[in-house]
Amino acid sequence: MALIMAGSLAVGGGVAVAQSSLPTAGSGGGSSAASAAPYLTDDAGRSLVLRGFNTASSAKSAPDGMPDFTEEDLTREHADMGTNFVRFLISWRSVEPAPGQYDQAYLDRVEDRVSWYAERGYKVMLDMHQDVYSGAITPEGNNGNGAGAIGNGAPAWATYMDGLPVAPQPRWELYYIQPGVMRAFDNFWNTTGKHPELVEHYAKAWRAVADRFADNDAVVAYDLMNEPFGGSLQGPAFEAGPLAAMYQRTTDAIREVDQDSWVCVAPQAIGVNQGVPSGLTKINDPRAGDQRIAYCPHLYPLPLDLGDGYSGLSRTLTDATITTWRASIEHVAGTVLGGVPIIIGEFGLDTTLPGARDYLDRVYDNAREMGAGVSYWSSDPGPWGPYLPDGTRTLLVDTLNKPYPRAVAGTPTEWSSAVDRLQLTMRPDPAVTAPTEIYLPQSGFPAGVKVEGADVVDWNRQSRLLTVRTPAGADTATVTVTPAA
Ligand code: 9MR
Repeated sequence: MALIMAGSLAVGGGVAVAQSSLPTAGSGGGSSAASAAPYLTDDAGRSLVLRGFNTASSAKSAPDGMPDFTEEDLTREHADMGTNFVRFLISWRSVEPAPGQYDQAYLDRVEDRVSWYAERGYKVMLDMHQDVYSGAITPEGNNGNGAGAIGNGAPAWATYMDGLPVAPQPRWELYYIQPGVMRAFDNFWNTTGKHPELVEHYAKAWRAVADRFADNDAVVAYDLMNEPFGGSLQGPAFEAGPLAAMYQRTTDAIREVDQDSWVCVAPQAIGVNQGVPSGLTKINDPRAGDQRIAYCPHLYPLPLDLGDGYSGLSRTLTDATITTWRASIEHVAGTVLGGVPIIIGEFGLDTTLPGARDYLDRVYDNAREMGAGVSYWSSDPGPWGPYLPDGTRTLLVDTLNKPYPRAVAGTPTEWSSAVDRLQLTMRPDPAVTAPTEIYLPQSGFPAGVKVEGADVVDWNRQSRLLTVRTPAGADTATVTVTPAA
């Protein structure tokens, strides 16, 4: 079927970076294929290694559009895992509750949550979330925000099912192929030729969001659409067609008000999240200077999504998925989009499944080698998340709480970490004057630190942040951090 046909893949080879001023990572870590992914940079020009969560699924159907997540929850997450990044869920139905009317009170609430993250030094990616198009696909959610809604995302006024049915389904994903849902997508993408206005509304809704956050230093990226679905158009016909056109239109609209935030694009979810190659095409950033487009795919190997653990045949199949998925992601980011940063916008699993810890380690190892940011799905309490509803930690907390270089004064070329050790090889950028910042967990670094290959600027045992400066004039530097004896 259309889902599993696609263009050829360049597997394993290095890929060129088109923008000369974007930093490029040389050889990736470990023995894996070279990564050419550049990094998002902060205002000081440092390469950012982003680690955090999606927050949160609970926002999807909440009447006020806010996640069930308090500032205390963020304080706990920050203390327990040293995260520096969030993919924060927003929704079109909340931004534009009536055609052409943008809810500034909603954006105030988002801005309030963003300020929690900003105060703790996080970077924020706003994610215009949708699942199964809209809350209005079933009567329970036909006001777009009610309890019992199956889908979420688009406003009810933008949901045109043309009288086609949506029958109850045993799994939420299966609603995607109900006739009414397919038609709602076909009308959104204007495959039907009846609703050219909907993508225009979507682009302008994003412009309203970007207008609000253009000057907000914590908000660094906009993830244009969660898990795009093409309705009756699938595969390259969708991705190279209406999906790429919507991304271009929305990028252009955002750039009318915001020149600096990164614009994140994702492939079709079905198939590509499971390792099938994507047919997405290039998006042009109209901003003056370097392009600021990033690639933000998801990873959901089928065996795990269907409830198997990471063991036996499921592990073999999952490993094969990760290998093909990574090759396809690096091809799109490196060659198709022109050497852009990668953020794994979602991956996650039920942490009670056999082998869950190994799977988590494996994905984070791949992300490290790819130079990719990661936002885990999700921070919601439960067996997938870091905490159960009663506050008990799942194994996610320990698994994620490892040293990592958060902001690098140059380009990381390879790094590795264990609880009590971090080694970073980098190409220092002499134009960057801010020091390299490294997170070190309490469990591995209860007291002092020993640093080889760089001078310590500061070690703050409260914030768990070490800052170091590599020797002036060096082309490459290797910094090793261990606990002081
Ligand atoms: O985990 C989420 C589940 O509880 C919801 O019922 C479902 C539908 O809204 O969405 C799940 O989250 C998905 C996310 O929205 C998109 N990517 C896959 C996530 C896990 O299935």
